Amino acid sequence: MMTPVRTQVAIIGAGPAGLLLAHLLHREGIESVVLEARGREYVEKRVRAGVLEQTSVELLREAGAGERLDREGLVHEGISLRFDAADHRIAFTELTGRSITVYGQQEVVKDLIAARLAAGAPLEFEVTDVAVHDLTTDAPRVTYVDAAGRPGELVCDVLAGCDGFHGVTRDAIPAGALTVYEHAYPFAWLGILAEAPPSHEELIYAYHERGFALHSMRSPRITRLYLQVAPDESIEAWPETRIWGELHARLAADGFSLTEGPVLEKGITGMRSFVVEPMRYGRLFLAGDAAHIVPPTGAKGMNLAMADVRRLAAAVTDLLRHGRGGGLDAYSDACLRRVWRAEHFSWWMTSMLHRFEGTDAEFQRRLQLSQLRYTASSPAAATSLAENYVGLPFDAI
Ligand code: FAS
Ligand code: PHB
Repeated sequence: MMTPVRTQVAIIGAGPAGLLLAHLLHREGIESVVLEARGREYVEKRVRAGVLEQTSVELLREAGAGERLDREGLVHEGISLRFDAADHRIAFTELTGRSITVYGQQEVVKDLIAARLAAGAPLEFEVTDVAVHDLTTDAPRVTYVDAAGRPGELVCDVLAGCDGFHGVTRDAIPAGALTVYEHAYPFAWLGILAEAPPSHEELIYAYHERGFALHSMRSPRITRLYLQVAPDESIEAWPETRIWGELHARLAADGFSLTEGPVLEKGITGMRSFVVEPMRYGRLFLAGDAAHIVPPTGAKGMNLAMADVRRLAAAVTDLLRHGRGGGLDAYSDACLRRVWRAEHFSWWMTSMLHRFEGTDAEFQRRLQLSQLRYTASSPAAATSLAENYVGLPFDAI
């Protein structure tokens, strides 16, 4: 057994939450070690979210990790809701003075890994058998096996569970200590990445009788597209011709033509809303998907993870630098206010835009169309969508 390594913060997971937390702490002179189960190439290639709230862009910029984002990110001042075979634009910047930036999650991960390695700070990939211990003491521990097969141990002041929905940290918390809130949706998203120029300058959320579709992008050369499919759908049942056929049908509108291209990546993602309370157990603090999942319709997943660690970094710095534990004591409740706002917004967008089956499907459809027409025609309703989508300022919630 290697001798235990003492550090201030042990961080499990090198997704947006873990890497940004490590980066923010490093800037405050707080030491940390990041343990990641997958290899560097895998985490840098993993296609997930693509939309950054203005709050997240400002946070990355302030943290000195926004240089490439500012150079390559696509700033969008609105989105289109497509229904009744026409576009209804929600003008974010006119309604709120704020915007979003389209920049792939893997680009954010790449930038933060590069900053971490440039700082020479510890980031271990391909670790296995991660287990956490002594969570209710002032010196929690992590045991693991490193990429070379050597057993390792960390002793720290604070443990950050940034290991996503399928990680180990949340499961290390005794069942009785957590309350779980969960809602499953009767559909999934089939997503593709295509080598084709985007067919529209902004995102299009399409409500269609054949099911939901989303036109998004990653760059002037790469389009990202999604289709609502059955929850147990298999990707084998979707050859490219069928995918493009369905996208053309659901995104159809006057004067619009969808540009096809080679499919670089395709996958199916389940849809659920999930929250655990509290987001803390002793000296273990959960952040990001380890504590909460939103359906991607509101583009909130990555942004919530960043909001959590912004708050956690400040609270940890307060404890370790000034001996003040108030921020950590308030961490869970403070994060959960923003989490539940995002949960509601994501559930609302999902309920308004997806096709539901069942006996009252036609009743649902008329409610959805009424909600869409109201949201597109009422400045008050459009502003509500806009301010939730661009991200509520951190001090507002
Ligand atoms: P992450 O899951 O990103 O990172 C957790 C990290 O912990 C991973 O790198 C994992 O390998 C590591 N880990 C897990 N167990 C470990 C262990 N035992 N030891 C060490 N490391 C461990 N959001 C959108 O807005 N739009 C999308 O299109 C979208 N698509 C998504 C598709 C998928 C398949 C998933 C799962 C999520 C998607 N999301 C999307 C949401 C996504 O953006 C998440 O909210 C975001 O990745 C959350 O970041 P983290 O909390 O850092 O978790
Ligand atoms: C994406 O570009 O991947 C994306 C955009 C908006 C969403 C979900 C995903 O709501």
